[in-house]
Amino acid sequence: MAAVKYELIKTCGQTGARLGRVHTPHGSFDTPAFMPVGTQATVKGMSPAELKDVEAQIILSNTYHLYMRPGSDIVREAGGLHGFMGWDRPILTDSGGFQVFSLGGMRSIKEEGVTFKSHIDGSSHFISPERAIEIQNDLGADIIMAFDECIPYPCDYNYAKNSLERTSRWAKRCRDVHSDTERQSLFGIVQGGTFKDLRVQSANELLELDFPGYAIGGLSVGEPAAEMYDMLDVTVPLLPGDKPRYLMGVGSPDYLIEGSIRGIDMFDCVLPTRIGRNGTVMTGAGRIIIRDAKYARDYSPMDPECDCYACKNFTRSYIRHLIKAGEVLGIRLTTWHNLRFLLNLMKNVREAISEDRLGDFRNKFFSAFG
Ligand code: PRF
Ligand code: ZN
Repeated sequence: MAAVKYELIKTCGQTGARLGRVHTPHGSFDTPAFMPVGTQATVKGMSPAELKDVEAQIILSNTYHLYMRPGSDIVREAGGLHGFMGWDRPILTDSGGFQVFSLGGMRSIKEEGVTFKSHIDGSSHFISPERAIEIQNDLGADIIMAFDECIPYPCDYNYAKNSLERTSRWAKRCRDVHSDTERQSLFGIVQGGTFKDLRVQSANELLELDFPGYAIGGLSVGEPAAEMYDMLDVTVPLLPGDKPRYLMGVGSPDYLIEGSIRGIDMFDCVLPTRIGRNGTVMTGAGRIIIRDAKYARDYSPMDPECDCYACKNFTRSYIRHLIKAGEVLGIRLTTWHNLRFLLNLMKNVREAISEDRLGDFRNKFFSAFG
């Protein structure tokens, strides 16, 4: 038996969305789920207690960054990521494939693996599928990811085809060296760029390897939204109905809703934390830039409809002041709110699925959010 189990609760009568629950060794999470990103074994600015306050049920961390610093042996000795960072709920680690490729520049891809230079000190490193699994075994997350290549957009057909075939071979090597499948579930990652036939080929090759869950990678890398939706429309129906489906690196409100409608169960993105740190706040009426002069005397909360700690206790005027003064509390409060906003959006999506009205919910959300 695999460590992760997907429980389908119901399918939306208006869309293809599914309401479910994923069970892991560190408890369950409700799907569709948004996973806050904790790259350096911390969701920037938020303690684990505060993450529970915004109702995060699972978080994501990164193999590449923790391998570089502090080193996966240190995390293992600390009791894995759960012990190291003091988070007792589910964790997923990304394999490092995406980070190695997105840092661009100095890297060389061979069948054996990828050689690249550290973003910290320029030293040379090598990650293979086997190393990516070994590191993730040390980190101890409940869900771990196969080592893949995320190609850029646009990308030529032949490169995309050769790359996805290598990603399939790497996925098999990952599966072959990952032994403790009770403690950690290894997900495969579908690639294939923006070519429908390549997405089908990639999904079919990975299905043969029988992973306990499947991710869709290589999207939201600069392609138009319509192309991403086309890729989901050809890929998701091929994936097994009794396993979770994860759309990697996607987390804007429109993509979360449209992805859910197309049958995606899991999402992650740095968006809420990253834009929070530069003073951008998501509200039911759209995004606001809290530094703007027009908020200097605005004594209303960031989002009047939000139930988060920041919105219940502080005004736009005050948070604007904190950010302009460079006070750390300012960006902690915008981060806190943005996370609550997206996690609450997902809660509303789940509620709409259970009541067969996700299509109506989408229309209403977009007429207000813009
Ligand atoms: N592969 C991996 N991680 C990812 C991606 C991918 O393609 C993406 C693409 N949006 C985000 N994170 N391993
Ligand atoms: Zn709020």
